Amino acid sequence: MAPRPTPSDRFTFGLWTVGWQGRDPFGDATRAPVDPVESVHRLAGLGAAGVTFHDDDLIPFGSSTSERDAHVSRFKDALAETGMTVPMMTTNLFTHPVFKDGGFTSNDRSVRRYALRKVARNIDLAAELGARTYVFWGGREGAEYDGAKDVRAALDRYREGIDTLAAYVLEQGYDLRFAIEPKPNEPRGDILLPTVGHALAFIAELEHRDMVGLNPEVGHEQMAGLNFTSGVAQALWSGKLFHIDLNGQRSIKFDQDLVFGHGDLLNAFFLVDLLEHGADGSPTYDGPRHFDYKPSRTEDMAGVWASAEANMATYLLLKERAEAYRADPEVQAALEASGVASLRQPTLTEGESFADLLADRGAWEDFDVERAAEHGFGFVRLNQLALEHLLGAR
Ligand code: GLT
Ligand code: MN
Ligand code: MN
Repeated sequence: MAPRPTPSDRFTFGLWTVGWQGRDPFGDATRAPVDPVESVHRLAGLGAAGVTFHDDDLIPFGSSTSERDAHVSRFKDALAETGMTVPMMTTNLFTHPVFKDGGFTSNDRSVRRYALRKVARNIDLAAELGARTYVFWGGREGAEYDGAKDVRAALDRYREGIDTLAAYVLEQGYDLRFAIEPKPNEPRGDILLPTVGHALAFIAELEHRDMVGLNPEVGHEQMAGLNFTSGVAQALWSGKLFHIDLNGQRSIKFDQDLVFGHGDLLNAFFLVDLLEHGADGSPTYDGPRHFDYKPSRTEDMAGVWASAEANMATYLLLKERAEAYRADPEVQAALEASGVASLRQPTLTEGESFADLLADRGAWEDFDVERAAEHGFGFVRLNQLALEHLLGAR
C-alpha cells in the first residue's frame, strides 16, 4: 500500500502541472482547461499542503482590473475553505509572443521594461498571499544563434533585472526570497544560466546575492546529462537551496516532466535521502516538496489526479526506503568500510600547519603508495545494498 500524504509532508504543486492540457509542438490539447479553484480542492483532498502559480495561470493574460480582482477573490476563498497555502509564486515571461526573445534579456528594451513591471505587479500579489519564495525560470532568456545575443550584455541585463526587483522587495518590506531555476535548453536553443553551477556563479555577482538562491529541477539538470542529487548537494553546500522542483526525466532529450521517480529512480532515492537525512540523519531542506511535472497527454482527468497522487506516494515510499537503508546495520558497516564518514574528517589535523605536513614522513617518504592503491572501496556493494532497500528486498 502506498502511504497517504498529509499537509505536514509539505507537498505542493504548480497550478500549471495538473492544469496542463497536453498541448505539445506536434499536437493539440487532449484535455479541457481545469479551473484553478478545482485544482485547489482536488489537491487538498489528496493531502497536498499548497499550490504555486504564474500570474497568468490564475489571471488570464489581458484581464481587466475587475476581472483580475474576481479571479483572485474566488481563489482566496478556495484557499480559506481548504487550508491550502501558496508558498511560492512566479511570472509567466514566456507564453505571449512579446517575450519571444526573452523578458529581462530581450534585445528590445521596451520589452525588458514591460517584463519588470509584469513581475513587480505579481510580486505584490505574492506578498499579499503570503508566498515566501519567488521563482525566476528564464525559459525564453536565451538564443538560437551565437551572433543574435551579446551574452555578456544579456547577463548584465539579467543581473539588472534581478537586482532591481530585489531592491523593490526590500523597499516594500516583503518577506520574500528569490529562487532562480536553471534549464539548459527548450524552449530556446540555449538558455542563459543553463545549470545549477552557472546559476550559482551568476548569483555571486549580484548586489542582493543574500536573498537570491536556486530552484533546481530534476529533469533540467538531467537534460544536460548532470547528476541532480549532486547538484542539489552543491546548492545546499552554498546555502542556496531555496526551493526545489521534483519530477522525472529519462536521459538527455526534451524536457519530459514525468512523475517524480519515473526517471532515474536510484538518483531520486538518494535525493530523498539527502533532503530528509542529510549526512547525519537530520533534514537538510525544510521547504516545500514541490512537484513540477506534466501529466502525460495520454491521460484523461482521472489520470491527472492519479498522477498527482503518484508523485506524493513515490516521495513517501522513497523516504521510507531511505529510512530503512539508514537503519540497516549492514549498510552502516558498508558505509564505514567505504570511508564515507572518513571524508568528513579534515585532511590536516587541527592545529597542523602545511609545514607540519611537509615534515610528516608518513605522508610521503614512508607512505606505502602501492599498498594504498591496492585497497578497494566497496562502493559497488554499498550501491547494491541501496538498490535492495529500494526494491523492498531488505
Ligand atoms: C514551466 C517550466 C518549469 C518552471 C515553471 C516556472 S513554468 O512550465 O517548464 O520548469 O518551473 O516558471
Ligand atoms: Mn521541466
Ligand atoms: Mn520547473
